[in-house]
Amino acid sequence: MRTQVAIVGAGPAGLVLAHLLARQGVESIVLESRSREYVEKRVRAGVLEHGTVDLLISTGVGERLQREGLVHHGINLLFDGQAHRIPLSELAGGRTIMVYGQQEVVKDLIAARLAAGGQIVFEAEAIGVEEMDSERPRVRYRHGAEEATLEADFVAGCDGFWGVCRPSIPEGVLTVYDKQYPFAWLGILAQTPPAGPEVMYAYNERGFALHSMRSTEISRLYLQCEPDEDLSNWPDARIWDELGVRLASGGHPLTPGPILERGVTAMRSYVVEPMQHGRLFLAGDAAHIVPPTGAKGMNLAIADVRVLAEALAAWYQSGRSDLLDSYSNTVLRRVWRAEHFSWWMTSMLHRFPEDDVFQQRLQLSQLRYVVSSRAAMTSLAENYVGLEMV
Ligand code: RFL
Ligand code: PHB
Repeated sequence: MRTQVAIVGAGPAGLVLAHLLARQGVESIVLESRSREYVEKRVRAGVLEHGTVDLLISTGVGERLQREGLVHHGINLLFDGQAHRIPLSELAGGRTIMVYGQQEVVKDLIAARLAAGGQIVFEAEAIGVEEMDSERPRVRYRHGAEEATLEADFVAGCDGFWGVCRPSIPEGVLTVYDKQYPFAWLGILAQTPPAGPEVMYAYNERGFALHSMRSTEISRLYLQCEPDEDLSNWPDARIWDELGVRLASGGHPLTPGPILERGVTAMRSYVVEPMQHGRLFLAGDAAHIVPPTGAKGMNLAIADVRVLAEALAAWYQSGRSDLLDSYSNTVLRRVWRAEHFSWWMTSMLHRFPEDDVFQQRLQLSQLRYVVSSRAAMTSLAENYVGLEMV
């Protein structure tokens, strides 16, 4: 097979890239190791930045999102026994966030690509990228019992943190920045109406907790836990009790309901530089990971491919390569801003096993400052809804 841009991975990065390229008349084929059903059901992120929402709507894939997404104007920080509201839109020039599940974004993008005649090959697992230094890079992949090759002008590595594109880059090219946290999140999706109308982040002596939602009927909740937490130690009643204690200062009692999905997510900050080698371009989680506390991962993945799509389109339309050459430097500015914000939110809100009372006093002081100073609150708000210029 041959195409202009070979895209590895049908997550938010790969699918948005294929969609934006098609709008510019650039052809692509997406290879995805999992089935369509699997990627459409994978529960992950839920908060879309203002710019992400605008992009999806303005490029014609925001119809259901506008109908079903929940527009939020604020978030709440819970500590000192009470909820402190951050009025995001008031502080960030009217910009809002939208709560809409990542798998819903993925479903909408897959439907739009297929309806437009786009090619997404499911259950096609890339096993390596070759000849990326040449003008004919190619992806080797396995589809059923067959091994095949997809040749292209460019390869976009949108295959997430555990994909094969980043490891295909020769040793010594990439510099890795990696930080692991001494805790994880136990996340659940539950069939119960959200306890409050807005997202709540709780700082608690028993550990961090987060209350989010997917609809008026479905809640999404997280608890700070051990990095190697064994889910079998967490029967439903224990999960609800612990969430109830940690989120109590929100002032909205939780109503336990059936747990539809549960999992443990490691917390990590990770960046590789540069995000390109030859004709292989990395985007999204394939190049960087943020801890989910800032709700930035999916938004960053989409911000990367927005820049990449423009650069590729410019190359096809006028032979310009300057935008491709500057891709990595351009997107890394936003990546590092999100890395800092996510690390900062994580550090402020979690219990660190090594922390002494002094550190905890510092965390509380920071939280009190954030909710009492308009300048500090504005800084949180503009980062949370997404900065336009970085
Ligand atoms: P994805 O979504 O991981 O997609 C990569 C795709 O590549 C496929 N793949 C391969 N395909 C072919 N060949 C191979 N060899 C392949 N290897 C892998 C995979 O099957 C997959 O379909 O990466 P992408 O597109 O870069 O998107 C990144 C986001 O998924 C991620 O950053 C977010 O989910 C992070 N995240 C959040 N981000 C937000 O913006 N807002 C949030 O509120 C938010 N909350 C979260 C999160 C992530 C979480 N978890 C589970 C890690 C909450 C959680 C709990
Ligand atoms: C979610 O709704 O899943 C969610 C919300 C906020 C975060 C992370 C995840 O920071």
